[in-house]
Amino acid sequence: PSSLEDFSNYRFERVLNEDPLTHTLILLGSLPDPTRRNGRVNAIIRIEKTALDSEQADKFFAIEGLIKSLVLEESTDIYSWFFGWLKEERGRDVKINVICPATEVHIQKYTRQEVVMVRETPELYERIVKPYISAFPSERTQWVENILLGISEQSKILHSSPEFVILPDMKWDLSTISSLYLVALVQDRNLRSLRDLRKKHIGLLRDIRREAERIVNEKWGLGKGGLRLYFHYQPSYYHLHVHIVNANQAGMMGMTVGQAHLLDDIISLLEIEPDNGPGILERMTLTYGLGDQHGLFKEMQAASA
Ligand code: M7G
Repeated sequence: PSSLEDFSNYRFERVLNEDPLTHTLILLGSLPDPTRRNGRVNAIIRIEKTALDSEQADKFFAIEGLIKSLVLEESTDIYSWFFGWLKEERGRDVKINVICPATEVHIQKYTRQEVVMVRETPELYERIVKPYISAFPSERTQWVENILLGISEQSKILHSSPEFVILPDMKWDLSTISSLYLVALVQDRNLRSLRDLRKKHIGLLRDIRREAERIVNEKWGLGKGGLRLYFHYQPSYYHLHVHIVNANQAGMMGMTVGQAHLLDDIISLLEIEPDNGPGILERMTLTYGLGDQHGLFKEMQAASA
């Protein structure tokens, strides 16, 4: 969909997940299928209330300020609390992400899940995870190819070289610096996850770190130490990428211990890797939480050490 009219044919089905902390609701519904008469396709819609902008902090209670109206809910001793409604000038109220047509894998990913910790030994990686990654249809990472091949999101690209591209992550609202979120996509299609990283990739990883820091400094004034850079394991997309997030952004789902691995820690591990020896990341047991809807869940839970 590209306008509000396109949503007029949206049919709500059920809530997949909700998170009062991040002010997010994820819905499953359907939209008309453009390729089949009277056909419909699944659509996942994620609605998130945007963060309040500290740049506008002085304007909330100014005359003609950002608050349209207020009602007093309660007042006692030195404490009062209100409900209020913001004016349109405040900026954009909600950010909406749509995945359509959504596959079963997408629906599983966005559905609230019970998590168990699993220990992925090198042996389980070879036997279960590697074939799982190889079996992923290439359409899953078509969005990455579209960016790397210059087909989509081109006006947003912040850095492009034969090794990697940096651009805003689709999770970011593109304006709130405290929730700044970029992503670096490597060009090398052989790198599917951090398990594939070896000593020879140190240069690439350092370059990503340096470019990310330069960009956020030049464009948004973020200084030294202003970024948290990490990989996910397991990621959703097996095309190696680095999450580039404002260091002050806390408590996001994707920052969970076990799932997020600091780029700096990975560089450090590779630095101590023996020159021609087996890869450390290939030999490590990686422990992480896996949701019960994840494609690896059943096999990994049964086999996990
Ligand atoms: P991940 O660790 O594979 O999965 O990261 P996650 O979504 O579970 O974190 C992929 C990252 O790429 C996420 O931060 C997504 O928000 C981001 N992303 C996904 N897609 C489909 C797009 C896209 O089309 N454009 C951009 N700019 N970012 C995307």
